[in-house]
Amino acid sequence: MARGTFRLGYEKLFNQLDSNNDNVLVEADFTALAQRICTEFAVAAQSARGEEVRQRLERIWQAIQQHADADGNQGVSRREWVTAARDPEFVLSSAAPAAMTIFDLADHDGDGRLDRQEFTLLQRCLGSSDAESVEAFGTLDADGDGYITKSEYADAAVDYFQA
Ligand SMILES: [Ca+2]
Ligand SMILES: [Ca+2]
Ligand SMILES: [Ca+2]
Repeated sequence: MARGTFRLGYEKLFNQLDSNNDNVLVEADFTALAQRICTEFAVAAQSARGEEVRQRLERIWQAIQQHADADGNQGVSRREWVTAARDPEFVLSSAAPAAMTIFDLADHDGDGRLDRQEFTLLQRCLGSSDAESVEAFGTLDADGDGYITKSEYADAAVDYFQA
């Protein structure tokens, strides 16, 4: 993947995570994402699964903040985000594990792969239209069997962050 594509993809991810579009990622954005995941996947917020979703998103935020919040103001600005993306340590210790956690959360039936419905629900949580989801699914499902496996997803995530 070309550097320009990477940068666009990475900035798009920032936009997806920045739920109130104020150009700073804060803990509340990740709390909001946990709530959207529970809503889309019909998980009761008060259930054990709902609590797990909330805790895992909180850990993702902590890992991102620890590596990307260069000025320590409890928020990750777009500039801090793009700077962090150039650091392989950030990618390995924060971004890639976060991507895999999100895969696990979206794998609602726990069969180790994302079917079209699981992927579409996840993309809705991230603010993508269903049409965008169909296109992205086709790209991620490298062997075209109708499922995004963990390895297909991981390969794409590595391309995404390390191109
Ligand atoms: Ca900051
Ligand atoms: Ca699944
Ligand atoms: Ca596949």
